[in-house]
Amino acid sequence: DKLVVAILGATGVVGTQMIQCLEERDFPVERLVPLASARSAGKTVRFNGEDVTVLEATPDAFDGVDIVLGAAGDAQAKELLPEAAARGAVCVDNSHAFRLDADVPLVIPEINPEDIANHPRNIIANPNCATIIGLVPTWPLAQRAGLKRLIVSTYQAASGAGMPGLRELERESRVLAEGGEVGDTAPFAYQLAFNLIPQIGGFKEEAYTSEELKMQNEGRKIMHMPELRVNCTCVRVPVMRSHSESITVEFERPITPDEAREVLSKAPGVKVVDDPANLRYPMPLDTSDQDLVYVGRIRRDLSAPDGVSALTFWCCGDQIRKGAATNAVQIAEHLL
Ligand code: 2RA
Repeated sequence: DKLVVAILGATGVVGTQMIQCLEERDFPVERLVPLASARSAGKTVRFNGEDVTVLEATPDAFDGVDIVLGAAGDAQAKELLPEAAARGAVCVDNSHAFRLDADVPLVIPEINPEDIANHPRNIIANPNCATIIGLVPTWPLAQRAGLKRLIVSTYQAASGAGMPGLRELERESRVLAEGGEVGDTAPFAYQLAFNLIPQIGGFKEEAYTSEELKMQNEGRKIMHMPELRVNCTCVRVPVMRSHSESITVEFERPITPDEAREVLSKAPGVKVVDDPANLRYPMPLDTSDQDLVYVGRIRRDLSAPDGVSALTFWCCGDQIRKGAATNAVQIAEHLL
């Protein structure tokens, strides 16, 4: 039977994409409850051919709701999702608020779907976009050869900063093309167009950023590898909506690039695009607006001590879809 589904943050980039994913995947929605701040209440969103009015997100707005997809920030998630949970709704939350809580499962359906059922607080957390896009291809290789260590560099799209990020990159690019000055570069600390910013989130311990520590902390929880060693560098790049990652994986057992390609060609959520002779490799322009993580540039890590138990590869995935909205809807499909 059909469900009452609320979207918290319905007018943002991820919330809008969640509504589109529900429609595309024919999720059994009896009634959509789009929720947002008072500022956005009264607007309408399009769902299944109808205009649905956006309501202000208050605790009572969750009365009668079966599933909540959370696309709001940490503060609003902390304030409102426990209210929704107390009213009997199961929440799939894309914020960072609950991701590392021991009694909240953190799930990538291709990796740990079995964790979904155990949600004592009626909250299930959606991982960070860079974590999802990096681990979807890493996991099947880890199952084949065992996982010791990850060295990751990410090249993260402007969309990670939401609609303001998308708009700012477009604005800067246009202003600069016209020979103007970019002025205020919010939400970015510096001009992003024709630049790279090696900071996403705040600086934490050991001069790592919060974004870089997510790869380690979320990766350990999702793959149930508390000893996993991760070294991550997260960089904001002038790309609209796909994140890219260069990943070197140190395995417990030997694995060749051909074996890796064979494993990945059968892996869920992955598309292998790896044909250097024909200049075929993943690029953000190819992966935007679809749900697969493309993987290529698969090669031996020539710097590895034994030369056979480490590989490097390159992957790209749509940050708004698989990196956030689609992953959350896929989790919700496991609740049906
Ligand atoms: C970013 N991963 O890319 C963070 C939040 N989406 O900004």
